Amino acid sequence: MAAEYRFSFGPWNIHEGADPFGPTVRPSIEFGKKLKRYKELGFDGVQFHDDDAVPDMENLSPEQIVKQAAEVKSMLDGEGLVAEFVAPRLWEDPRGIDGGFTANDSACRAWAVERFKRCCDIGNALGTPLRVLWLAREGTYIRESKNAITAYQYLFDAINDALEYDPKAEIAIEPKPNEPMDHAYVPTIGHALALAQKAVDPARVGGLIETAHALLAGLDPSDEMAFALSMGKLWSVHLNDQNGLKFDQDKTFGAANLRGAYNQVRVLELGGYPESGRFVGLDVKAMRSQKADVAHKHLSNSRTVFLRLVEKVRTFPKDVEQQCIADRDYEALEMAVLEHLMGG
Ligand code: 3MF
Ligand code: MG
Repeated sequence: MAAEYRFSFGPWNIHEGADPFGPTVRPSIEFGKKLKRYKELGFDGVQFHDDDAVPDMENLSPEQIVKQAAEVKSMLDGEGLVAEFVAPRLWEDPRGIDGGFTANDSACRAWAVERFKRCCDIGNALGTPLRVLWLAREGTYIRESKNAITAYQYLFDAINDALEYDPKAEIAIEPKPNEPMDHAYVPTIGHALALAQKAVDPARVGGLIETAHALLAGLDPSDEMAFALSMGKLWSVHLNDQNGLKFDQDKTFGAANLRGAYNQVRVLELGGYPESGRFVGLDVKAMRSQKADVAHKHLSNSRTVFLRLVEKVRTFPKDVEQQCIADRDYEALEMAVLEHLMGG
């Protein structure tokens, strides 16, 4: 039954272990070798940043970019994999220092819009309409450094430019309230979907919800997902976990809060997510202490936890739930959930 879910991750989820306080601790694995890992680990979908697919894209013409992306598509076909989405990586380029779309420098804003268009070209060459916007540096360290009202207008314009440029594009905004910025624009799915309504084609703008990002905003990830599902706008998820309000940890799904993970799975089940054909993305990070030959377990473990929780959701005694709700005995309901999760 549970096999109907399809899973994805990005090549950045197998990584060398550098953090802001220390260098890499594991050797780099080339992209082709990472691709071989997907099926072994139980994954069918590959998430891309534009430059994961075409690393040197800033030095290539639009035609060369499409040609290289087409080569990557052949590699995916060869492995029986599909591309889930492509996201423009604006935050590593010097022109993205001040945020790209919302930069104060108009030349940087123009660069960001062009880069998003190239990202759309790459998506089409890889055979996916989904573009993900994680608005990494679109925000401020210093509130007075930008006019936030104008910044939101720039964002509307950039999204509309991409929708008009690429009639196939479906843009899923991945909200996050902070990090790397002190405060980021579009911190929640509510912001993202309000923005979608203002787009030239609202039907082509939706959301991707990441567990840790919702938690960092002080919100419940399952309710954030429920909101997007209720609007028909949950187009992907980045499941992981987060132990309190600190840096974005990207821990193994369920590792910090198993019940919170259960509720995310429950809402995906209630919302018919598997039937939508959308991927369950796992945006998880191997611990820096993990040795190189086992630095993929965070991915397979997250998938296993997810599937075990699907079973838990499907086997929860519905009659007990209904009775507890009818009696308004939520203590009993809570205990039934805990017993069920503990295997009782
Ligand atoms: C940052 C993230 C990002 C995005 C990715 C795709 C590196 O907190 O979650 O992962 O998910 O850029 O949009
Ligand atoms: Mg993410």
